[in-house]
Amino acid sequence: MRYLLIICALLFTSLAAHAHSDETHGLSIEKAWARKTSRMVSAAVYLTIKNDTHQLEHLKGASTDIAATTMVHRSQEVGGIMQMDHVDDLPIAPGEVLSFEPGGYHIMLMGLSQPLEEGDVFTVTLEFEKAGKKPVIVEVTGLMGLTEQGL
Ligand SMILES: [Cu+2]
Repeated sequence: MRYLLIICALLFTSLAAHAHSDETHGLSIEKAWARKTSRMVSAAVYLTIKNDTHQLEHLKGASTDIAATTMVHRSQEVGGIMQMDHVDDLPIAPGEVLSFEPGGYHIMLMGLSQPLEEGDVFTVTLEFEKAGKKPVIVEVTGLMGLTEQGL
């Protein structure tokens, strides 16, 4: 299996070199959403990243115009207490589908410039090591969120 991956990586590299193909090919971001906020404080963005390339990718950070600070966070329970850690380098393996969901990975927006209202859309730009900057449209849902609606 490891041997196969190495061959794939070599093949992809040589194809990219010959065709000058777009390095963002095969990396997609879907189902980006955030819950509406009742006050102007902070919000969490959830989404799904699919790495359909043959290369290991890394999410290095995120930014948006509507918040003072934007970070990739991971929620986890440590000793019965939920805590959030800043993740400054998140590897995404070739073929991996990585879901950011409540209770796990999220894009944390701190210092919102305005409350998020249901039905609003805004842009968050994800920064990847290989694919570079990828803007994503985020949809603001009700308090139930997108996951619970089964969408
Ligand atoms: Cu957070």
